[in-house]
Amino acid sequence: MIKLYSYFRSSAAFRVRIVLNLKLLPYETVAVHLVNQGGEQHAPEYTQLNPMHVVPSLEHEGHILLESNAICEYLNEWQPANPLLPVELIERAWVRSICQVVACDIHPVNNLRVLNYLTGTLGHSEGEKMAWYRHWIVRGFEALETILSKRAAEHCWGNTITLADAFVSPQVWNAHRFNCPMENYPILNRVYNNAMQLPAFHQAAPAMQPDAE
Ligand SMILES: N[C@@H](CCC(=O)N[C@@H](CS)C(=O)NCC(=O)O)C(=O)O
Repeated sequence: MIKLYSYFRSSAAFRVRIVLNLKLLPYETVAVHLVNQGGEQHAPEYTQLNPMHVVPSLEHEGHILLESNAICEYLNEWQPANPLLPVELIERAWVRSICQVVACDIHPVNNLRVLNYLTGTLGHSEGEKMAWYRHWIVRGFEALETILSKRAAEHCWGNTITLADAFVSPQVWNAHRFNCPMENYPILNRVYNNAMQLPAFHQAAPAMQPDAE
């Protein structure tokens, strides 16, 4: 049985949940609460598994895998049916570039620990924290909108679901959660709405998780 260490609101875990669902892989959720008791991601029993103090972590056949990008690629290669990357090399690189814009450029600057550092150690207000959050969403989403315009149709890559949708959708979900204005991103809105109608995405959403509050 696959075990996913997850938190319902984590967009990085949300990516992996989507891929597990798309691959029809049953898994057990191990809830790691990122807020209660100072954050269970910092508990020694968890940091032994994930020294980065973050979710997701995936346990499979006695191995612990870290990093949502690596985990999603692993699942895609391990279960090659319903491939989530295009066959052509150049197209594969394009899909991966979308994943990396989300995972390497947009998400890290707005992570929980970064926001907590702003309001805690650096003493910024909630308003300043939100200004920071929205600033980086605008910068990232403007870029994504332009990049997606080269290939997107119903989904990020034409009419086929790929890893790009598994990365973009949780980030858009997060932007909604933080009330970021979305009217300037018609392509992002379209691919998000289309993806979230699919059971694999819908079932992976925060509200559907066993640890949802
Ligand atoms: N690069 C990591 C990022 C994981 C990550 O930052 N997860 C967040 C939740 S979305 C987390 O656990 N944050 C805990 C914290 O900031 O204390 C991945 O893609 O797996």
